[in-house]
Amino acid sequence: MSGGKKPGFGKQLAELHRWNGWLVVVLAASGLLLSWGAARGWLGGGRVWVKQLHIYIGLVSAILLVMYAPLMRKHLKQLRQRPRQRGNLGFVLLLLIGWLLSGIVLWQFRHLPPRWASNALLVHDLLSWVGLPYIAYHSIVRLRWLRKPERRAIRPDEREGSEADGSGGRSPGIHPAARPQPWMTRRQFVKWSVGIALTAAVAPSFFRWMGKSVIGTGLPGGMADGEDANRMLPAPQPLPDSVNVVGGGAKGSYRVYTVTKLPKFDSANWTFTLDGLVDRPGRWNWQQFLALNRRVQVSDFHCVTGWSVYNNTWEGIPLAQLLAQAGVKPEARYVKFYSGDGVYTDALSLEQASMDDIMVAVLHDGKPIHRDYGGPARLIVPRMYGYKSVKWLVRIELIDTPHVGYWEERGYDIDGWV
Ligand SMILES: Nc1nc2c(c(=O)[nH]1)N[C@H]1C(S)=C(S)[C@@H](COP(=O)(O)O)O[C@H]1N2
Ligand SMILES: [Mo]
Repeated sequence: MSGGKKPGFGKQLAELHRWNGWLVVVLAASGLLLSWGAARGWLGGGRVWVKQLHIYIGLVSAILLVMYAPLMRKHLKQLRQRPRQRGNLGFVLLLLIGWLLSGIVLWQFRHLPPRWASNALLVHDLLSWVGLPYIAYHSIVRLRWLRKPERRAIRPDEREGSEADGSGGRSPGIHPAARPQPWMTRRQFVKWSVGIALTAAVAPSFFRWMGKSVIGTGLPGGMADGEDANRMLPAPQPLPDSVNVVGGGAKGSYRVYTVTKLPKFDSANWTFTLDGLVDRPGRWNWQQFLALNRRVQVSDFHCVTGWSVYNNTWEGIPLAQLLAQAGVKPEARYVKFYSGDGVYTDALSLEQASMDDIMVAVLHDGKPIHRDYGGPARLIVPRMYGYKSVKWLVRIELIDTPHVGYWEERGYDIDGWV
């Protein structure tokens, strides 16, 4: 290059590549941590910080893309005769741009319709399932010792070549062609082994995820079933609207969330309590609880992390009915909800709690709510984000001071309006 002070083209590319590599490592680590359901409990409030970090680093990676844009044309030209490396470059660029755009939607979900967020989450996850193993493969097989210098995709300029890539000044193109070729070189062997090992490690969970999130989308079901760990007898008798699943069947699928070990309930000792600042506190066993009047309601369910499940047919006891029966004392200001997991709680103001679509649900699409999804009874607050919908609900208490719920204490908005 003509001798200005600017670093040469090859050096610029190498720098960008190095920075991008490190950002991807941090993004992958934080992203995996965020999506790992079991980490929700011990990560606690740290989750909100990890999420902020993930967003900021993601935005920094956008700067790298912008810096790369003016170099791209020349880079592509340099790779003219290397279709595979061009393919790699194109794929990685698509990944980065896809992650960035879907990430921006997820970051700004509050200003966008929920369907955007759930589609963005799907894209973000899909790209991660495909992209992370690909990038892992790419970084392993391009380790210096595996690579012939003349085959590197990013090469310092001819002039700087000898110092920069440590190839000892060996000019590209000179090949130890005289040596007989084994049927498979060490490099090929390592590449294939790495590729097969990564695929084998990721494929099973990937297909399980596909089945649930991609194929599951649009199919009725919502909650996957399988053996229910709860033993609640008798099963609640569904009302006609529940039997007929008036909502047409839930669309989308729930992700099982918990901050504790999944609890387990038995009708022999399960109880439901309504107490605090009420005239007539109550405690019901399972049979008594099933004798309370229920209603059927169709609503959508949105989680702040981006996924939604549409057209749920819930059957349960309206919260307003429970409160009216108990007689709320004038000094009561808030309603606090306790999960039978012993840890999770949330609260609503009395005014919020009077919304007529809030219920303590026992049936979903005509079937008892499965243990994993909060059965035998869970709260449903359709107009607020999912974290308000306390699973394994066992107690409602009326109080006169605000209560900060589990996720609110860890950074979520107290006011959870969708
Ligand atoms: N007891 C309890 N209730 C909970 C949670 C939880 O971790 N524990 N997670 C909340 C959040 S953030 C969401 S989005 C929904 C998820 O419900 P699901 O696990 O049935 O998908 O439950 C809410 N209620
Ligand atoms: Mo959530």
